[in-house]
Amino acid sequence: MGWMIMGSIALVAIILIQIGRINELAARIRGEEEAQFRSNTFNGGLGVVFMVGFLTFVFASFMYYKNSLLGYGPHTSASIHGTWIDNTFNITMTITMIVFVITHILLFWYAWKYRERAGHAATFYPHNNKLEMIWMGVPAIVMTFLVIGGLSVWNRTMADIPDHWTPVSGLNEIGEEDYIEVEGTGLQWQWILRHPGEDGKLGARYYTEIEPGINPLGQIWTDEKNHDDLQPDKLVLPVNVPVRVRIVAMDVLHNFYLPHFRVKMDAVPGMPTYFVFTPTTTTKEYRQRLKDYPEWQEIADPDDEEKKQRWEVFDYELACAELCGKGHFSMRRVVEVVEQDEYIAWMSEQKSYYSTNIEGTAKDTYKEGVLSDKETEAESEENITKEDAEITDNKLSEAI
Ligand SMILES: [Cu+2]
Repeated sequence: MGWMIMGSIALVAIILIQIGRINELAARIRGEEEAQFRSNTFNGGLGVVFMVGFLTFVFASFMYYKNSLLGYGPHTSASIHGTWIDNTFNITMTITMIVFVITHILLFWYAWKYRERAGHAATFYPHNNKLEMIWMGVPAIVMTFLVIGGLSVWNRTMADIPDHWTPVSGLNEIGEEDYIEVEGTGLQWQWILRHPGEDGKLGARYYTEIEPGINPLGQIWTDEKNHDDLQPDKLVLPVNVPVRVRIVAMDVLHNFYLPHFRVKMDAVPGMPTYFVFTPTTTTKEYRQRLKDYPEWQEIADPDDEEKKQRWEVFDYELACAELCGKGHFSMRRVVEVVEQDEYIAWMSEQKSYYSTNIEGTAKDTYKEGVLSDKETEAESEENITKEDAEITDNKLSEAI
């Protein structure tokens, strides 16, 4: 196939060169001027053919791929801020598309219309102040609106959770100003997800505590907030609850990418980042949405006895969007958005990393006796220590 395309391109090139040679020969026989006119007509005509062909190709490819595009058809956003981003994209796309079609047609049509031919010299039109004012002014005004609109969306999208909001587990009734904080740590080549457990709070980490296979995140076991933290193999979230994701990396650059929620943020070693988003569509609802499209009704896996269709096995995914090495492709994780009761049921089946891997082993640095000394100390100067501890906690957890 590749060779055939290459061969066709080479053939077309040879034909064009030969036509050029014939024109040269004809010029010698019939005179320069007439040959020039013929050449102008031929090139102008080719331009018009290209214009029609290219516009057809652009629209045909759009129609062909439209249901695969984010922000269109089945793939409208599954989060609140994602809808703002989709709208911004669609407005920009519509305006630039109109300009593209008009300028594309004019470019080639004028080259044809004003070509030099018998009794008609090519029009020389070097300057027009009014025209220049219009073609500078109109785009400037449109761009201003697009940029201001885009900035406003950007600022709202990137805003952090307000300070007075409460991190919760999502197991009880969720208030207006509650959110769930989870964590994604990128390393070659996987995402280690961390969920805060019943206290709704992620415990502190420090890089010197990291032991691959034993304490992969470097959690500090003397911090009780760590004791109920989960490391689930998929990200499960209740619908319509704001989520704050702490994003960290342990080796090279990764990127925390949830395409269906329009979440994308670099995971940078040594520089914690975050992203706040609110999922609005459960996995089940999204599957129902896909069900209506023929390409999603195909059999997902021919070897599967149940012959499930593609929409039935669809899952949201967390991907790495930063080429981070040879195992980059394997960083996929499933994301599941569920109703709160399903979320509670899922949580009840989970066991914390501490209770299954650390508690009671030689690696367990949490010793009642040792800690109670510290606690006695802490109680005597409670206020200062508490504040200090909180600051240290924040610093520690942000330090990786
Ligand atoms: Cu990666």
